[in-house]
Parts: sequence; structure tokens; C-alpha cells
Amino acid sequence: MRVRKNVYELPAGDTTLEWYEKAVAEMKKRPTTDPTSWNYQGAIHGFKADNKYWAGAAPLPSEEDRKEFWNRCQHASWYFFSWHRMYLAYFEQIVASVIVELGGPKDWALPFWNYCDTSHPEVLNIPPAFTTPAKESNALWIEGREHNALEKSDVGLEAMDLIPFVGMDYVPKGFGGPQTAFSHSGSTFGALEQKPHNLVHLRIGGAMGDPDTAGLDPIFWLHHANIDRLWQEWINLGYERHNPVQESWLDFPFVFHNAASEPVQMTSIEVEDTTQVLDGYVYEGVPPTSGNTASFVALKAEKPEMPLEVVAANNDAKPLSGSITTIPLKLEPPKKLKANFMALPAVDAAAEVVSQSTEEQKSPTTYLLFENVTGKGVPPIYDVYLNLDTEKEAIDESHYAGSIGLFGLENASTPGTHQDGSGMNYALDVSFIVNELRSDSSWKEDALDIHIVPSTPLKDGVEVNVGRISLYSE
Ligand SMILES: [Cu+2]
Repeated sequence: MRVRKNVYELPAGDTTLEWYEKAVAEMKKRPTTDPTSWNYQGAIHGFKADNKYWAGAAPLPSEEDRKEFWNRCQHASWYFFSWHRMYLAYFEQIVASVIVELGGPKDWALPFWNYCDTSHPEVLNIPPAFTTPAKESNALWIEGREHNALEKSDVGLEAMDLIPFVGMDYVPKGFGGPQTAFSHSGSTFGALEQKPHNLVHLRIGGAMGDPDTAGLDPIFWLHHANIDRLWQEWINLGYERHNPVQESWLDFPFVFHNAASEPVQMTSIEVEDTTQVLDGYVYEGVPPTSGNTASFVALKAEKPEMPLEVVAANNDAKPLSGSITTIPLKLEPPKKLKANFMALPAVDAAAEVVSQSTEEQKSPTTYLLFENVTGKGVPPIYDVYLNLDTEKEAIDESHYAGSIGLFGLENASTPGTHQDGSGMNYALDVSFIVNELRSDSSWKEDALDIHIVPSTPLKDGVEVNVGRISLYSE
């Protein structure tokens, strides 16, 4: 059984990363036609011939081979977790076998990067072995990363609170993503995929910012090991959390190559229990349990929830600028939802203590939806604020509503075999901030301003358009 360890808690003298670096260097030497090469492994996730990260990859495998085995990554889909678990398992098998060939240990396992443990802020940094020395001779480094550190706001784990795996249409109330067919580039993300997954990709940027190049950055694999670990952690939280029970999820076959370069096939049901995946593995500190232990409660957990209703919508397609884009919404809640948007008396410090019990009451659920977001290039992370005073020079962080990481935007905007090109949908749970702002002097019961601010300057050729913004509440 392999034990995947926290990269920030490896004991002194541990050689996990040293061997990883040696294996990556060896795999980079192999031709792209070799399924165990670095390029081939990256291209399984995504490949784009005219992208600069793929310059020099030729000669490529046959078109037939590429069609079958490349561009397979599953995003904005209920296969997101299981497909990436399979992908990591074969990658780990290949790296481990290269390490053995190079004379290394037999029990090498992929470490995970737990950037969520922000009680130790240094974990927000990409582990130093991947950033220094910043030159070609370090196989764990790659040119063009935009940030070597994440922001705290990228790594929140609100998604873990969600109980259903599958989300409803447009509203990612699900942890794991919407029910889809094969979805190389879907439109609506599951909650954990939105954050931290997408935000980590876009914050690091460079190769990591685009699904067609992300697998080429050696940190990709430690990021995804952490995402995979969080899937197990979510299952372990219990209380009706369980994987989908539909056959179309359990039995859909995906293809890979094993360490002997043989084509192989795997399904989601085969990866629910990590101890049964290939040689088996566990995450240090995380008890392995099967994901479908709760299948008997499936019917109960999947009962329809209260439908959300539209409270406001703006259908004017809007390009996002390099600075602040403001989109006004007219609040028109149906009668029964009016109370959710009424102004509240200002909270003063003395009253706050007294009203603690009411504060613990759940705020009404409110989602802000960005629909049919299309564009070109690798977009920056966009930070969203509500009701800013735009006359003021500095942005008031107390109006922050969340961040948008449009990972794979260009693919989702391009019609193709697995997507219609209508773009992405991104939902932010704004329940808390809306409730807070209702006690703010800026609150208006009939209007809400949405401000979208790029976290870094737009690069040349990057375009982002929002088709529709709407607000839903229950
Ligand atoms: Cu990813």
C-alpha cells in the first residue's frame, strides 16, 4: 500500500521529492510518442498544438492514438473526482516504476500539497523544491508561473459542508459537480472544483492556468493529490455524504496507459476505495473508507431541495474590462422572498453580543450566477464585490463576495465534440455577504451593484464576456 504524504510534513532527510525530480527529468527525456513520457502524461489532461508550452513536443503519436487517449480531463462534471483519481493512479504507477528503474525506493508515493492548512501560512507557497532553483536544470520548475504563492481566499473549504454530490442545474449545491456525459470542458462546476481547485490553477497561472497545459507543471500532480484527498475527507465527514449511485457514473469506462505502456481501462466504481486502486494507497492521516457506504440512504439524500427562484437578472452581455466592471441588478424578489432582501437595522458593537443567537441562524441562501461566460486566453482570477462605493479609491474588502476562477474558459467557449461553446456558468454563494450588507448604509432593497475586479492585469489577447448575471434565493 502506498502512503501519500503531506509535502510540508516530510521528515528531515526524506527523499520523496528528490526521486520525483529525477523521475520527471527522465520522463521529460522520453519522446512524446511514449505513453510514459512527461509530454504524453500531460497531454492526457489536455493538449493544444499551437500553445507555446507544446512547442518542441513533435513528433506526436498518431492522430488515432491522440483522439483516444489525449484531451480526456473531466471538468464541470460528476466525473471530475473519479477521473482525476484514475489519472493520478496511473501517473503515480509510472513515476514509481521510473524511480525503481533509476535505482530508487520501491514504495514511492505521490505527495500532496495541503495548501488548505492556513494555520501554517507558509503552506500557501508552492513547495520550495518546485521554485528553486528557477531554472531548466530543476525538473520540478517550469517557466511562466505567475505566482509562487496562493492567497488565503483561494483555498477556503466551504465546499466540504455540502452534502449532495451532484449539483442541481446552474446551482452547484453539489460537492462533486453536475451529472454529465463525458465532459472534457463542461459549463457548471461542482463546489470543490470551483474552490479551491480552479482558483489554485489560475493563481499559479502559466501552464497551470489552462487545462491544455496544466499537466506539464510538476506541481499539478501534488495539487490534484490534495483535491483527491479532500474527496476522501468529504466522504469521511459522513452524514449522508456519498458518491453517485447511478450506473452511468459507476461504470463509465475511461482509458489510460499503465507503467508497461499498455492501454488500460478504469471506471469510477473501481476507484471509490483508494486501497483498491492499482496497488492501493492511503493519505497520511485520512482513514480510507469506501465512497458508497451510504448508498442505502441515496433516495433520502437526493430528495429535491427547495427550488431557488430568480430575484434579479441582467441579460446584457458584458465584456469584463481590465479594471472594475460594474453591473447593476434590479432586485425584484417574488413576494415570499421579499423579506430576504429587506434592509436591517445597523449593527452596533454593543447590540452584537446580545444578538449572537440570531446571528447563528442561517442566512437565507442566495446565489449569484454568472452565466454563459465566454472568452479567449487564460483569464485572471476575478474578485467580486457587492455595492462598492466606486467614488472611493480603495476597494472596501468588507464588500467582498467571492472569486471566480474560469479554468478552461477558452475550451468551453469553443464549440467541439464535447461542448457546445456556450461558455461557463459560475455560481457564488453570497448568502453571508448579502445578509451582512443588509445592515450597511449602502443597501438598497431594489438594486444591487455587482463589481468584477481582475486580481492581476489582463494579459494581451485575453477576453472575457459575461452573458448573463442573475441572483437566486430561496
Ligand atoms: Cu486540475
